Amino acid sequence: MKHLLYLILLITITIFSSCKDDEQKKICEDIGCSSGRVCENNLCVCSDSRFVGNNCELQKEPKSISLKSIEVLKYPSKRIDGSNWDTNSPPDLYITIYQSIDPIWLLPNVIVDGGLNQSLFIPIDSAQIVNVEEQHTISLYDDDGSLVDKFMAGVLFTPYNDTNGFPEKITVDTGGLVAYELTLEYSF
Ligand SMILES: [Ca+2]
Repeated sequence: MKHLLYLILLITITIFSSCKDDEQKKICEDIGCSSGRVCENNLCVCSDSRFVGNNCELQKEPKSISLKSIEVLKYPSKRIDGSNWDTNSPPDLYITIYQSIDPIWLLPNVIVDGGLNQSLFIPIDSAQIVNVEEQHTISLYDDDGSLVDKFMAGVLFTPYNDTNGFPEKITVDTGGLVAYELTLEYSF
């Protein structure tokens, strides 16, 4: 009797799952998949794997974001007292990115005499941001060799926005003294 019950249960499960498979196959092949989805192995999946949800409307949070370049768009041309950063030349720029007070990336090379009349586009080899939804600060300094470097300006930014569609480039400009354009690469 016990064996008979197991047998009935097994048959029921088999019939049910086979119905489900047929139904899924029917949905994919005959009816098609809803917006943003494609039929793959008889399953409706989001055509862009970076999205999830019934209508592929939700962004999948990236595990990390790599910074591929930084371009300095503006910085304060003078110090707060009106004097030049360096006496006879533009400031020698370097950038540090902080999460809270922890530096997570430091520009390896100083841009000597980084004047605003020249391109301040900086390609980057490896700068990985892991806590993508945390607020970060990009700080700009004037390198002064053996003297204490001068802090020029900082700006806050959050690397990841879950509704903006994974832009390759973002502008970090809060209307303050300094602004950047960043090139981003998302890893999942
Ligand atoms: Ca300097």
